Amino acid sequence: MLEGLEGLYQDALAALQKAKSTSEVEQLRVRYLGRNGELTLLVRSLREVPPEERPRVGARLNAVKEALEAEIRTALERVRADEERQALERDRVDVTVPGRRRALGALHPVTQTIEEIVDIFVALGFEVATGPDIEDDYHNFTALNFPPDHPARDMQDTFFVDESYLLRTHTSPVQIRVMESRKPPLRIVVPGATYRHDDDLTHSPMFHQIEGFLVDERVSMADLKGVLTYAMRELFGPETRLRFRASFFPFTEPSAEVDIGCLICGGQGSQCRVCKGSGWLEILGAGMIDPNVFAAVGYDAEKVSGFAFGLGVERVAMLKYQIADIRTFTTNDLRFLRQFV
Ligand code: 2NM
Repeated sequence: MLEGLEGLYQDALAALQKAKSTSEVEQLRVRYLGRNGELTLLVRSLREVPPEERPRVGARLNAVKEALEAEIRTALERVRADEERQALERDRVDVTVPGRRRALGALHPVTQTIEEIVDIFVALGFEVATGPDIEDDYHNFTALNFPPDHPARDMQDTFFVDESYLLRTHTSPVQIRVMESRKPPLRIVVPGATYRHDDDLTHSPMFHQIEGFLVDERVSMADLKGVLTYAMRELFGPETRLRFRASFFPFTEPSAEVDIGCLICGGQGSQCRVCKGSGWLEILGAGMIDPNVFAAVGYDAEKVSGFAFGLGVERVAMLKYQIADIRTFTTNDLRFLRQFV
């Protein structure tokens, strides 16, 4: 029995040395120390050993059992360390590799220009209002005092959706809608897309406007000049000069076109190709809101007065950034757009 025990011990030691994984070590533990393990069976057969030899054989059995348990613990530690090293090697991460750069979007130059202009008026206490791109004839023309035979109502100039609806030709119908639903005092700016049957270097069938109006008691042309002069100096610089020229719009009386000193030649004129030698650039339309417009929205023109203005966003951006062709805003050439990130 003792020889068998020593042989078993040596075999077990050799097998444990060779074990390469926790599962192999576990299999060896079952083989020797499990419920029907080889050593377990030897311990069980101790009763068949003659009583006088039992203490010595029993002591040796115990010693081998404890030695094997210790060897199994050692082997387990060794293969666990091996397995962990292999896992670390397999899952190795180079934390010095540079991260993947996220491709960030950026606001379109037209959007940036809208935000810049709107912010100037918001700082003066104006609210922002928006409305539908598809309008009815009443809000786009009639309420704005366009006579029934005005050329802007022509199929040639306006995109009609059907007999009753059209693509708004300016953002003024939003101002009508605001006045219909609210009472003065009002300070409102309306940014948005507008549509006209036009297509060349400086005209696009879809373009953006910002229009604004202020209605209160005793509003005068002086208020209009003060607000627009301040706004244009915020937009184009504090030295910007303004020129107000008499003009005509159906919805304002009196009306003015507002020029700024040419940004390119500084008002020198002569050879300048941008202002065509005049030294001035037309930038705004404006005027005192016509009493007929107030009548259409139910305001008493004897009690309130107001001014209104409008400008083309693409035109402002083209002048500010010296862009020659309005179509570059909608071609989506990244080489163009990336200049405005
Ligand atoms: C312009 C020029 C002058 C204008 C007038 C109105 C309203 F609805 F209040 F009557 N909104 N916008 C206006 C006046 C717009 O754009 C060139």
